[in-house]
Amino acid sequence: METTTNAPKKRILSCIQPSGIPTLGNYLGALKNWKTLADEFDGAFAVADLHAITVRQDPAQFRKQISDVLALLLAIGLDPEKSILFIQSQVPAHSQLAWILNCYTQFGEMSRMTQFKDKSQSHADNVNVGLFAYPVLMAADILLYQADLVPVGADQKQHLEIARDIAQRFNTLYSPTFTVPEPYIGKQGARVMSLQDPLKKMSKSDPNPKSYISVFDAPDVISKKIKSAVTDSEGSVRFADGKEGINNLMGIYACCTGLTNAQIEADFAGKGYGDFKAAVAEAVIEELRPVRERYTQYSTDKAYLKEVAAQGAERASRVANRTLGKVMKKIGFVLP
Ligand code: AQP
Repeated sequence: METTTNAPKKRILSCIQPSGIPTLGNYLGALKNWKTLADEFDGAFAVADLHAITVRQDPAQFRKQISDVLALLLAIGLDPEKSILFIQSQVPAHSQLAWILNCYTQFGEMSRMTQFKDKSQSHADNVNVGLFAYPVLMAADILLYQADLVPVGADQKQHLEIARDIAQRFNTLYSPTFTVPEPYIGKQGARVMSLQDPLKKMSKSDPNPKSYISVFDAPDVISKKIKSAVTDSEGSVRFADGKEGINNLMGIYACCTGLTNAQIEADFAGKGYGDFKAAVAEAVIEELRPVRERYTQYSTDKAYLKEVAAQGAERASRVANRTLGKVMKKIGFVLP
C-alpha cells in the first residue's frame, strides 16, 4: 500500500530593510528567489524597518520606503494569503525578544562582527548601540518564528551563527525553546557589485545613485547607468581577474538571460563594450519590467497595502507571541 507523508513544511524567514529603494542587487541576490521559496516552504517575509533605523532615515521618505517595499513583496508574486508578509515594527515581540536576548549575548562575541566594523566606518558620525546590537535583533526575528531555514548571503553568515549560538545557549540554560536555524543555500543568487566601484557591493544606501540600479528605475535611467558603469581599457568581453567591472556586468547579464560566461564571451567576441552594455541594459530592463508594472499597481492601492500589513501583523504576532510567552515564562517573568 502506498503511504503518503504529511510532514509540515519547513519554515523559512527572510527580511529586507526599507533603507532605500531596493536595488538590482537585492533583486537578483535575494528577492527573485523568494517566490520559489514561498512555494516550497512555509514562508515569513518581513520589511525590516527596525533594522533600518540603525542609520538615520528621513521620516517622510522612510514611511514611503516601508510601504514601497511591502508593495514590492507583492509585486514579486508573494501571496499574503499563503505566506506571512509583515512589517517588523508592527509586531512588538521583535523589540521585546531582542532586549531579552541582549542579556544572553556577550559583548565580546558581538565585537567580532565584521559588518559592525565596516558599518561603523561608513557611518563614523553615528556609531549607535543599535548598530552594534543589530545581530541580536536579527536573532530575535529568526527565533520568534522558530524558523528552520534562513537564506543567507556571505555577509550575513556571521549573524546567523550568532543566532544559532544564542538559541543553543538559551535552550541549554532552560530547556528546548528555540529551533536552531540552518542556513539555506539555495540557487546561487548573484552578488551584484557597484556600477561605479565594482570592488564594493551594490547597496541601496550608497550616496551615489549612479552606483546602483533601483528596481523602480525607468528604462532610460537603467540604460544611462549601465552605459556609465566603470569597466577597463582592454575592450574585450571576457571574465578575468582585474576586470571586475566587466565581470560584474557579465554576472548581471548571466542572471537575467540564463547564459553562461562562456556563451556570453562567444556572443560578444569581436564586439566592443558599447554593444555589450546595450545588451546588458536591455536584459535588465526586460527582467525588471513586470516587477515595476505590478509594483506600480500595488503601490497606489494604499487601502490594500494597509490591509495586507494589518493581516500580516496579526498572523506574525500570533506565532511570535507564542514564542515570546514561552521565553518569558522560562526566565521567570510574571505574565499578565
Ligand atoms: N549587491 C547585492 N548583491 C546580491 N545580493 C544582495 N543583497 C543586498 N545587496 C546585494 C541581498 O538582499 C537581501 C536584502 O538585503 P537587506 O536590505 O536586508 O540588507 P543589505 O544586505 O544591507 O542590503 P543593501 O542594499 O546593501 O542595504 P543597505 O545599503 O541599507 O546596507 C539580503 O539577502 C542581501 O544579502
